[in-house]
Amino acid sequence: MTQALFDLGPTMLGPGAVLLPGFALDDAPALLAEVEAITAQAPLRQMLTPGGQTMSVAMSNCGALGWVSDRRGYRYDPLDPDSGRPWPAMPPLLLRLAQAAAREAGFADFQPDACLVNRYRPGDRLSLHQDRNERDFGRPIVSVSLGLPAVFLWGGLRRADRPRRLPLAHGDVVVWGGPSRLVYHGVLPLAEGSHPLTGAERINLTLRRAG
Ligand code: MD3
Ligand code: FE
Repeated sequence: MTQALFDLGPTMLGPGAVLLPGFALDDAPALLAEVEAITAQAPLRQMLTPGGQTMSVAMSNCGALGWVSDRRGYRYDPLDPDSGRPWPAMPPLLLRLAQAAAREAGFADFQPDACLVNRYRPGDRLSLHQDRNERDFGRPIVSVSLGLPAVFLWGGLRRADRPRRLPLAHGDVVVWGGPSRLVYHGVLPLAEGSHPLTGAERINLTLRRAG
């Protein structure tokens, strides 16, 4: 099943949005080992929204900048607010993978400085939002899905636009650029399950040029 999807190769989802099924499959065990090392230094934590709600998804970061949320708002910060230390460095393997994926999608010189690590457990969800904290929306976002599958919601440029549902499986990579960069998107509550490499978890890595 997964192999059949992989055989499809790059799939255009929309303007500037390219799905690369299974692009990270071979690197997945090494990527998950890197996530272990990152979260040993900068533990996963459930951040507070500016409105004071605890997010269900647990997050950490690697790279020069990390995405953080608290009562003061959303922003990128060079320091982990929980420790006061810089975020762990971006693993070279992750950087190379993201650059290769961006190149496949037509973005030749992607230089990410931030990688958000999202951990989902069954029931965890991400409500519909836009990613607007980065300096330049002309640059793409590369996302890597690992572990349990999820249903990604992919809407339009207005919150009210009815989202499409896109299943994302272990090893899938998506490049979001061009006109798709500012679409509303989210993730449905994660279904129960077990994956050989992650158990009852989904890990999503999003790489961005934030600064
Ligand atoms: C489309 N993460 O971290 S990845 C996020 O699965 C986020 O954890 C989701 O949305 C996750 O902000 C979705 C796919 C994704 C990421 C960023 C996008 C799709 C996007 C930005 C613009 C458009
Ligand atoms: Fe997002």
